[in-house]
Amino acid sequence: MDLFDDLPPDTAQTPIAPGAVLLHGFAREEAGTLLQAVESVLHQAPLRHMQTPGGFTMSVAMSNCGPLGWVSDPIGYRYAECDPLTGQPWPAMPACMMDLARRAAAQAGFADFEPDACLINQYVPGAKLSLHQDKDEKDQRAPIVSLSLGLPTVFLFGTSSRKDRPQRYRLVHGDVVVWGGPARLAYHGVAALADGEHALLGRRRLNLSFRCVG
Ligand code: MD3
Ligand code: FE
Repeated sequence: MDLFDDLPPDTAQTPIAPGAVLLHGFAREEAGTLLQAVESVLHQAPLRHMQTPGGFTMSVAMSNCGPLGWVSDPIGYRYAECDPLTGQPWPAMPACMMDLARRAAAQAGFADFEPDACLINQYVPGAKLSLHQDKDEKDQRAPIVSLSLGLPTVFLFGTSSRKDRPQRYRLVHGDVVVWGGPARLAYHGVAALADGEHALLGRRRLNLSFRCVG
C-alpha cells in the first residue's frame, strides 16, 4: 500500500518566466490513456491543414475538442462552436484530458481551471509554428495548459515584443507547460520538427493546448 498514491506527482519543474512553469514528465504515466482519447476525438474531427488569412497553408495539422475550437481561414482567426469540415459541434473534451489540465493548472498555482477549448496540433518532420501571440481568448487571466506527446521539439519563448530573441526549451513526451500571468501574452513558436521515431506515436508530435475562450 502506498500512502502517497493520491498526492500530485512529484516531478521536476523548470520556471520559464513569471507565470510560466514547465512540469517535466507530468503526464508521462497517463500518456497512453490520453493518446487513446485524442485518437477518438480525431476520428470524429479529423486533423486538417488550415489556411491563414495571409493565404498560406499551415504546416501544422489541427483539430479541436470541447465547446469551442480554434479555426483559421482566409477571413481570419476565431473560435467556433462547429467544425467547418463536418458542420457538427466539436467532440466533447474527454474526461481524462480535462482532468490532466486541471491538475497541471493547480500544480502551477491556478485553482479551478475550466478550459472550454482544447486545440490539438500535429507536427510531422519539418512542420513548424511561426512566432505569434495567442490573444483571441476572452479570459486573459486564465492560463493555457499545454501537453506534449511524441517526438521532442524545440519551443521558442520570447517576450511581449516580437523583436526580442526568444529563449529555447526542449519539450519531450509527457511534458506539460502552464502559461499564465504575464507570460500569457509572450510571443512563442515551435521550431521545425526534427525527424525521429517515437515508440508510441511514430514520426510525429502532438500538442494539446487547453484554453478558456468563451
Ligand atoms: C506561451 N502551440 O497552438 S502550445 C498554439 O507546441 C501554440 O503546438 C504550441 O502555440 C505547440 O497557439 C505551443 C503552448 C502555448 C500556447 C499558448 C501560449 C504556449 C504559450 C501563450 C503564451 C505563451
Ligand atoms: Fe500559441
